[in-house]
Amino acid sequence: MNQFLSKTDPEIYDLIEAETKRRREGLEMIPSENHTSRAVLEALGSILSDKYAEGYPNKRYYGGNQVIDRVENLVIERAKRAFGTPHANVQPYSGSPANFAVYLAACENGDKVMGQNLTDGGHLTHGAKVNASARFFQSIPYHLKEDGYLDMEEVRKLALEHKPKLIWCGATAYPREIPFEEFGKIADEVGAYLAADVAHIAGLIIAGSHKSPAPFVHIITTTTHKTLRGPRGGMIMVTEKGLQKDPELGQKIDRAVFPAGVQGGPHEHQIAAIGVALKEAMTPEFKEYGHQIVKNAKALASELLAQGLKLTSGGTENHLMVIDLTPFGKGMGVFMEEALDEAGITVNKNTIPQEPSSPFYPSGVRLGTPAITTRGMKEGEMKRIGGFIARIAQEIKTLHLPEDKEQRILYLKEFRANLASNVNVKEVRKEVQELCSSFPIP
Ligand code: DSN
Repeated sequence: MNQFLSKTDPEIYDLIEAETKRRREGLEMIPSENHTSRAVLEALGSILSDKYAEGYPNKRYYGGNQVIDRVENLVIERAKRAFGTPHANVQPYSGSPANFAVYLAACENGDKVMGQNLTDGGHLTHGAKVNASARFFQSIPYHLKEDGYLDMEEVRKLALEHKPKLIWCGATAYPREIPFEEFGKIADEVGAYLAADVAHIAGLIIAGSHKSPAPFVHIITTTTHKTLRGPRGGMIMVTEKGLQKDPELGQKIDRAVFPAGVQGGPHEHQIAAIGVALKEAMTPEFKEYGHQIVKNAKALASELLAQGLKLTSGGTENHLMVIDLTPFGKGMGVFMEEALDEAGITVNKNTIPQEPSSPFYPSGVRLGTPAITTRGMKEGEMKRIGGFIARIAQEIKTLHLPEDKEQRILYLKEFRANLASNVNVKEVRKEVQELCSSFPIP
């Protein structure tokens, strides 16, 4: 493995080896990450990387695309089959350019759009203030209720009031099922396009462990590297319902991806690797995997609750959960993320609904089971991991985040220095490594 790289560029080779060791010896629990198969990585590292192919199959701006056209057509067919849609575009470099193409296809500059509020678990590209989607379109965010569930009454009220051109459903940090059907009714009532961004749950949808949005929405966007377990990438599907609303929608999406949008030549090595991931995702083994992700998430959530930790919405129905650390104080996510990291458990600090602190110093951490399920871990291991996490929580619960900026910097510096020598954290790290040694990454 890597016989050429180690000779040509030992520095990069060593860094890849170091990252491989980190992943092998730790628990990857950021819910948007996964461990891809060797087959996916081989396609990604293939000669297809060398080819320019601006345009679409049989309509390219460059010669020599006879084979590339066959690759892209094959992947398009797999995407359509996997999501049950009549149209698919597999060229988006990732989720954000995919979502931007949807705006270009469905909206005019200045149109009103609705999406889940960022700090309530929505995505930047669904109209967050700092993102281009709020710069070029009028963004109206909807929220979660105090119980952590989507406030569908508010969604309907805002939609009736503002008559948006486009409504997004789907999230990056929402542990409950997305009610696609209800969103569909609201979008129909106000004549809006409805786009489901299923980046997080794409693999669950294909496996059948989350409801499919296809019958209820016009457009589906996704990344390909989360629960779908492919390379980094993106896709856009247009549904039957989408074509009924606008028979040109497929062409509009294609034009918005290229040439009208932010992309140039498609990354055909990435597209081929997406194809491999889609093939893998349509097997009985993957179906089992998708269901195990959810079973594991539920088992982990119930252990965390049993250990006295608080979860937003009180639990999970998908692959992720958000620990609400406000019982320890506000803005505690940074301590928990870094302490878990030191113990070999990778999660990310995250806002909670009605966040009392800020997105830079949020009050929760987000974690999930896609990657550890890929390693073959099951409910028994989730119970152990829940115990590790609870032990780390004990180590940070008496800390606090100073309001004053300078004090905060000093406090964090001291926290990091103490963390490196914390014997309880070291003990958890040893147990994490032992656990990981029985569950190799692909
Ligand atoms: N960065 C992705 C996630 O972690 O959910 C969303 O874009």
